[in-house]
Formats: sequence, structure tokens, C-alpha cells
Amino acid sequence: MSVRSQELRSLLSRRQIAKCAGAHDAAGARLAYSVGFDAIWSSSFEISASNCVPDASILSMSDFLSVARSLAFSVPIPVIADCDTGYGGPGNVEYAVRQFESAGVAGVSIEDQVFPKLNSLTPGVHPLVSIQEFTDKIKAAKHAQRDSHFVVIARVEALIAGTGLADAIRRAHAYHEAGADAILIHWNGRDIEPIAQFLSEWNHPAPVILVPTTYYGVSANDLELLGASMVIYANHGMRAALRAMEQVFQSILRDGTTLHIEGSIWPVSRIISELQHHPTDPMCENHVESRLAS
Ligand code: SPV
Ligand code: MG
Repeated sequence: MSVRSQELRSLLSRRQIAKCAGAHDAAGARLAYSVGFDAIWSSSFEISASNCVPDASILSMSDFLSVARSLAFSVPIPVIADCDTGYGGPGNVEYAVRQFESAGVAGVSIEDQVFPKLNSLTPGVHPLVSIQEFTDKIKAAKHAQRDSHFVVIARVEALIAGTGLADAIRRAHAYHEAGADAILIHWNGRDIEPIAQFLSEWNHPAPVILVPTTYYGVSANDLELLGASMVIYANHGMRAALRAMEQVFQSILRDGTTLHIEGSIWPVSRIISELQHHPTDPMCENHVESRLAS
């Protein structure tokens, strides 16, 4: 039995909205965990960007799997693997679920874009597979999972593809009926209205997950009031780190010394003490048990 899949289920079913942070490496995941995030999103956007390639099904399943495994090894909270389209057809989904579940992730997210997919925030056409084609993938995922608590998230891209609210609702119901444990409804606009409409029409037969990268004017509390169960801050860690690195690199070249930035970057001793202790130490195990007990 996976304790972390169980914990992910309880995060999605509790009244209070759960907060999840995107990561592309274990250090970022550990940092998000240590400041109090409930779960980690193994982000295809961040992992692709960290390899300087587009988030467009360029990297292989093995590339994403190895990052997800490293995240799951390094934090005691649930890791959700962003598995894009499932890397192909139902057979690919089945294989992926077996691999990601064995890697220790608590759940996977699979989206209804055509393979190869295009990152949802990238301008361009985002064609969708048919409802039948996608429900076949969800069924394959549910069939493949070994642990009954493992979470399969169906990600609906209809609002981004421009097929409309009715299509988004129709797809979400079909995916839930095919076995999806939660629905991720994605949107790439500034205006919250399409998401608010979706949440008001969806009568919550399954929990809803949001990724408010573009509609950032709305707080997690407001999203909770609208009925969302989890919010994913999918790429903020990477964006913050890149800005900080850029400034430090510029400062070193400009000043010819690290004197001026030493006080604003982590001391080496903090890296050693906070990131380089053994990840499966008893502190981590106790953490999971105490969360489940509470
Ligand atoms: C990711 O973080 O990889 C996501 C969210 O899938 S988005 O970049 O908005 O598509
Ligand atoms: Mg992604």
C-alpha cells in the first residue's frame, strides 16, 4: 500500500484547498516541501526547460520518469507526475503508469491533447484527441495501477483548444466515468471566468485541480471558495531560480568578485545541512505517518 497515494487522496478530498509546487529536480522539491507545500508536481514544462528543449513531447518517457523518481525519493509528500499525453496510445499509458507507480509517485496526470503535444501556455494550435480515444487511455491507466490508492488525474484541455465550456464539461464527465480520480481543468487566459463557469457547472463528482499560472490575480482561498480541491503553482520555483541566477551571474562579472552577493545567496553550509542528508531518514517516515494520523 502506498502511503503517499493515500495522502494524495486525502488532500484531494478534504475541504481545505491543497497546494502543490512544480519542480524539475530534487532540490526544488525539497525546498517546496520544507516551506510547507502539500504535494509536488513533476512538471513537464520545467523538466523540458531545464534541458533547453520545448515542452512538446521532445524528451522521452524515461527522461520524465527519472526526474519523477528523484523527486519521490527526496520528499515524503505526494509527487504527481505530469505525464503529458501518456507518451502515445493506451499501451504506452499502461507501461508509463506501471513505471511511474514503481518509481514512488502518488499519481499521474494525463492530458487529452494529441501526441506530440504542445505546452498549454505556448501560442499555437492545441488539437485534442476524441473522447473515446482519451477514455481508452484513462481505462488503460486504471487497469495498470497496482495500488488501489494510486491517483489517475484526467487533464481537460478543451478551454485551451477552444472547443468550449460544454465540451470541457462533457469530457470531464466522460473521463470521470472512465475511472479518473480527479479532473485537472486547464486554462491559459488572464480571466478567471471560464474556470468559474466550469466549477459552477461541474457538480463535483470528482475533485478539481487548477493551474493558475495565467489567472494569477485569484488567490488559493478564492479558488477554494469556487470549489477547487488543489492548486498547482507549476513553474514559479524555476522562474524564481532563473531570475536569481541571472542576477548573481551578472553581478559576479560586473564586480569581479562575489563579495556583494555572498549575503544574498545560500551559504554552502546550508546546502550541506538541508539538501545533502539522507532522503529516506526517519524524519521523512514520521512526517507521513503524522500527516495521515491528523
Ligand atoms: C507543466 O507544468 O508542465 C504543465 C502546466 O503541464 S503548463 O505548463 O501550464 O502546461
Ligand atoms: Mg506539462
